[in-house]
Amino acid sequence: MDQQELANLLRKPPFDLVRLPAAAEKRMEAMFGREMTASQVVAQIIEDVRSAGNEALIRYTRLIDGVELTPETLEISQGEFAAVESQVDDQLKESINLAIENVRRFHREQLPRTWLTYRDHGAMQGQACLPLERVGIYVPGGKASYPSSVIMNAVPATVAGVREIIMAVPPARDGSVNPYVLYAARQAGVHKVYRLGGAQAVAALAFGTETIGRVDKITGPGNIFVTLAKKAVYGFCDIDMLAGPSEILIVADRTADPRYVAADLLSQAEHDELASSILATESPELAARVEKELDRQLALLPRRDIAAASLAANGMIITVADMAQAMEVANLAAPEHLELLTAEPFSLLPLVRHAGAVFLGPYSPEPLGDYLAGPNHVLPTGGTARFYSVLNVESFMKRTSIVAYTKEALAAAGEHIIRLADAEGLGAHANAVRMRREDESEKNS
Ligand code: HSO
Ligand code: ZN
Repeated sequence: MDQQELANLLRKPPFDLVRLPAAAEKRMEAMFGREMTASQVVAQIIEDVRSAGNEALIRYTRLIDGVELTPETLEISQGEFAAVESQVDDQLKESINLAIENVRRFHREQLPRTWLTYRDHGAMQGQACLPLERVGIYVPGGKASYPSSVIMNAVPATVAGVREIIMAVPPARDGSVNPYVLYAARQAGVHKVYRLGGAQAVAALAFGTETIGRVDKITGPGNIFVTLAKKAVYGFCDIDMLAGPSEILIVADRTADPRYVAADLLSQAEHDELASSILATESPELAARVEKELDRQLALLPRRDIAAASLAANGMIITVADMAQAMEVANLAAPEHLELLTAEPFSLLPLVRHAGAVFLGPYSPEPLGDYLAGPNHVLPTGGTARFYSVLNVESFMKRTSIVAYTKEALAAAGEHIIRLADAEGLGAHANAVRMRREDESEKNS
């Protein structure tokens, strides 16, 4: 296989952003009374929410989630938050709180510096780093409703200084929302939670309704409708990235423990049938033992059906000539998670060019990063680690330039500005500078 073929095989797009799964296609057809592509469905929902506000949100939540809401029950009430206290046991609370603390400590290190510096003639220039004002976090429903993802989205926003963090999460059939998600939301600093999912939630966050204020940025993973909706509202507000199914690529040598390799591959495979788990190793013996381990461990997993489907469709064991070649494979894949399970993992670190997050050595399994170490688990997928970063504090901030010149500094720069403005044919630009210079020479004469 040549490099290009391998790259194509390894780098899946974040989502098939065109084709709907057959079951979803049928439901959409029933809902809209005609055949529609996923993009058409999303465009229609966004349009409806923009023009009809809460009424459209209530209508789509009835149609899609089977839940009857009113403008009042869109938002999770204080009473519901209070009830959550008794639904989450004390030990889990402790673990959630520890995770929040670690994630906060890690992200504090990322706070960018506001700076101001002097140039010639007393001129000052610099950069202010300012938080976004309002941010919306999307949290998927059902089996993928993860309190850890609430933490990973909300905590960096609070560290950045975001004034209002609102969250959207689709309700279960009975209208409720996962209590762990609500507990994590409150502890991590989320201000308001709306019982909303899908493209309608994204539209509400991006454009606002009678009761929901529009946000400046939407972050958080979701299904194909959510991802398409984020893509569609990008520009009206910012988005974090177009997230796809989870991935892991493990680079291992003959010293790796096949049980660990298999366990870590499975930890991604169980996320989603579309998740991908790849092993690149120089050791055919390890490869063979990992295959055996996969079978053995898979049979014991609660989500073995998902994990097995994922391995069958997107699992791969690639045997390479040496570790340098294994790293080439890793860079071609640009995986969300890269594990280096080798005798000297630090010696491979300088060879990493594209990866969302790197885990070194046998005691840094990827779930450590999913939950507790501190780094963020919202990571670029589908090969987009070539150009996207992990979600971070600056994802919730923006930079503003600062300029403060003195009379002398402008005088020294003036001639050049006028020349450049003239070259661009922009007379008013030149005037703004010339006027100040002339004022000065009049005063001096
Ligand atoms: N590995 C997932 C995140 C996650 N894992 C949440 C468990 N809960 C994507 O990075
Ligand atoms: Zn995970």
